Amino acid sequence: MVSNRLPFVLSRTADGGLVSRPGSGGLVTALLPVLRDRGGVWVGWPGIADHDADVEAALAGATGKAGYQLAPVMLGAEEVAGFYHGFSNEVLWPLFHDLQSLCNFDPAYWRSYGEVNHKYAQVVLDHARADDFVWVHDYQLLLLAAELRRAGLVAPLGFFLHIPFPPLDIYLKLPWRFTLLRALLDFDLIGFQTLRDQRNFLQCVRALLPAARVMQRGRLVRIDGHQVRVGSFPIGIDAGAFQRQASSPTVIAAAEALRAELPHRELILGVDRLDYTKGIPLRLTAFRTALRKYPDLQGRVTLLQVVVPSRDDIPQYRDLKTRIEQLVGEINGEFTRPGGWVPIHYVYRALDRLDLVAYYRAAHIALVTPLKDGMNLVAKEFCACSVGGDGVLILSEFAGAAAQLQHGALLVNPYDVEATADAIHQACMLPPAERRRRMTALRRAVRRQDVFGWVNGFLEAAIARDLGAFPLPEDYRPSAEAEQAYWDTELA
Ligand code: ADQ
Repeated sequence: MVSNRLPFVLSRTADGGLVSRPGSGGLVTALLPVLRDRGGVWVGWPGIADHDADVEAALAGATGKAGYQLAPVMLGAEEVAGFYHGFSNEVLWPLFHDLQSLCNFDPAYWRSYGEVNHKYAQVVLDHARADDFVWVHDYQLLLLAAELRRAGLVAPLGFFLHIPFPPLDIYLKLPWRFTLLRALLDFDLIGFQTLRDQRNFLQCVRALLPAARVMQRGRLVRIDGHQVRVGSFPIGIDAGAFQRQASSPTVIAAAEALRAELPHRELILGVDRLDYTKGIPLRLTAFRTALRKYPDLQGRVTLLQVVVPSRDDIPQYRDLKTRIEQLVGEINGEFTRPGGWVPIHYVYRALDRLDLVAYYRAAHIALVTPLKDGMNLVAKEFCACSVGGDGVLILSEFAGAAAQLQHGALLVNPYDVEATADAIHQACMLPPAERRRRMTALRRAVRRQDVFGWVNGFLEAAIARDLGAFPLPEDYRPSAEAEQAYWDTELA
């Protein structure tokens, strides 16, 4: 496994000591048995920008606890600035989320990106044998296969992109568009979250690389005698674990306490990393519109918006935080009733897992409205934790999750503030039977396509002769009639 960061995070304490925290996300949980059973190695940056000997020692200790080997890529502060904050997060991140005007196409970033991908390749080469399968993750490592092939590695190389792939017109803005796209085709398998991303990628390949031939209805690309398989593998969560935790006595007590503080109110929940792709300001504006347009909601709904600090050393993220806090202030200023109802409760910090699950369980409605998202796990986690079966999910059409969750969620275009406001009102008014029907469909989808299935699907695709026999995941294209028609049949 190769990812930007190791699933073990090291950080320095004030007195210069080192603390390590194991990764606990769904991806790590799903991969742990695979790595443990087959003796895997995880290559990545330990999250600390120095090279002191105690870092190596701490990682050696952490390897024992992890159940697989950790192979650190040591990065200096300048490399972290150019490769990670720079090219990854100021070029690829905004561009791949269709936000080209936020890109900073600094050529120095590109050079650093190339050098650091080379450095990751060196660590992979120290560990990989010809019969290993190398699985590379995400947009920080798009050049890795090209680096590894140049060094002569023949092992099969798979890649999964966790974020969206942009359409041609947007991708074209990238000054290094040909090099990057060609380098991606040095992998043997390229996985996307959705058919939307796969289509966008193939559109770029067809337009920019005349030597490439797209075959098998977009599942195979042949270039310079090399075959690349291409597929869509929507990532899931450890749904069972979330459901179990949401049913635990501690969570039930915490969720009841939260609801007791907000009696007779619909609790609407937003949970996001601080990121401009998550659409938080537009969501707040839509909530304000809903309160203005539907005065019956005043005093009846509370929005709990949790924002997890992230990338706050990039100026755009600091500006975003200011904008969010300004909007929360304005909306609370407009509607708060002295001594009583406050429309928005705003939390700016990372929550521990138990609190997060308690929020999911307590919420009546989740408002998940990214401008674009590879998948969006918050939407799935909310469904898994809605064990009462009556939660309502309002979901952006532009989250990858919309494809799998389209039959139960209320889908919205997050740029359409009026329609999002209408959806908030609709969610509050949904009859209990329809809430249940929708949530049942959602929970089934989340359970059926969990993170373990995702890992297996990707690994099976990696060894399959061709992807022709693989079922295609569900597609989503906005259509006014589709949703209505679905529910007309469902209710009939
Ligand atoms: P992210 O952009 O980080 O992931 P998302 O998929 O929503 O977005 O995952 C966020 C994760 O952070 C969730 O697992 C959630 O539980 C956790 N989290 C949220 N709020 C938290 C809080 N307050 N405290 C602690 N943890 C919190 C990227 C892509 C996504 C893609 C994923 C996985 O941008 O599109 O779905 O990778 O592929």
